Amino acid sequence: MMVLPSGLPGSEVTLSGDSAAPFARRRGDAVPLIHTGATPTIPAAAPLVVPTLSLLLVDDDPGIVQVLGRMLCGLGHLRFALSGHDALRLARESAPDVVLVDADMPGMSGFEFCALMKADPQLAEVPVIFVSSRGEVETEVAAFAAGAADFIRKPPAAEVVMVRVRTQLRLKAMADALRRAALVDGLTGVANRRRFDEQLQSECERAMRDDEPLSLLMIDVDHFKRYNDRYGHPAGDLCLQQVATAVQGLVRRPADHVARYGGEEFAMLLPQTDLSGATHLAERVVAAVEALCIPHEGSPPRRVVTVSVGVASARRTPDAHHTALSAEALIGAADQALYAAKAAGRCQCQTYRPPIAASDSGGSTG
Ligand code: GH3
Ligand code: MG
Ligand code: MG
Repeated sequence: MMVLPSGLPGSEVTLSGDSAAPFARRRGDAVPLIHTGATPTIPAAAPLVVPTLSLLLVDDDPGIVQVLGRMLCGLGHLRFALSGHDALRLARESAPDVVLVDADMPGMSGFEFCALMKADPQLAEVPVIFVSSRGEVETEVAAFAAGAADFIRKPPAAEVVMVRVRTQLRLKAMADALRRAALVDGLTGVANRRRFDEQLQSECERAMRDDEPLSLLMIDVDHFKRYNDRYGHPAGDLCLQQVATAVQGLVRRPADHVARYGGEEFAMLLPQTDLSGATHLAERVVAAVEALCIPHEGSPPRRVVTVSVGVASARRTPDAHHTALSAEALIGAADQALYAAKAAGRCQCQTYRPPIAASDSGGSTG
């Protein structure tokens, strides 16, 4: 590791990794450039919280990368690459918040790099700013056609680079916040139906590819209409929030998803989980909600808020425990099990078991 003075008061730029030493000579290397010193004061038009921001600087001329690095080192974590290929690799390892890229580089040009970023669903929203010595209008137009967010002329002026980068970071932060909000249920804070549908689809595809089981719990609050009628809708809303928090608190694995499926129904999607594991969790859901002890006089015999849960599992090759692996089949099976739980007296879980031989009997619960 070697440490270079950055030229900014109270800060330094650390080059880490084996290729730090020949930094000025070897092209095509990707070397993390990490700001480790005290954060310099940045003239700010508006407050910008920066500690976790990640910037990727790409130019086949190491001198330009260093100049840009010095200008931007106070904004967050800097990484740099001397080729489009290495930049793409770094971006795929961990998506940056903004990229500055040279238009003309040997191998992969800035235009190709930008087009590949835009074609990758994980990276498409990352703003790419071109930095180029080419002054023709056609180059600028081509950059925007490739998906560029902005275009800066070389030699880059520090003030211009800073305001342009800050603008893109601010726009990205707003867009990220909107994207997140669009996927969260406003009342309970868990994933909303739209997010659940996306997750269900992608988890079905993954379970099919990896030949893993995928389980689903459908969770429905018992006699919730009566709860609203008796205690009022604001109390009903509060109750749904408490139930959602209790259900969310039971998942331990990052891959498990809790969502508000609609109204007073929640769904829990459990990848790589078989029917017995899912049933175990369903029993804990039933117990956890009852343990909240939310009074509900209209729900005999317990007189507290309870839930019923339908459990189903799917697998590429259906068997006695797993239904066919499709979103529709899994939801249909969990729904069927939920109705069985309601019919059997509520405050319990029931599992869906497909018929052993393919038949039109529609499965059974128990
Ligand atoms: P069951 O035990 O069979 O599930 O009976 P239930 O009363 O829970 O079922 P039903 O489908 O008849 O009623 C669901 C109720 O959930 C009706 C609806 O007003 C209420 N509900 C749905 N969304 C919300 C919400 O966001 N807030 C409140 N307070 N109530 C809601
Ligand atoms: Mg319902
Ligand atoms: Mg209900």
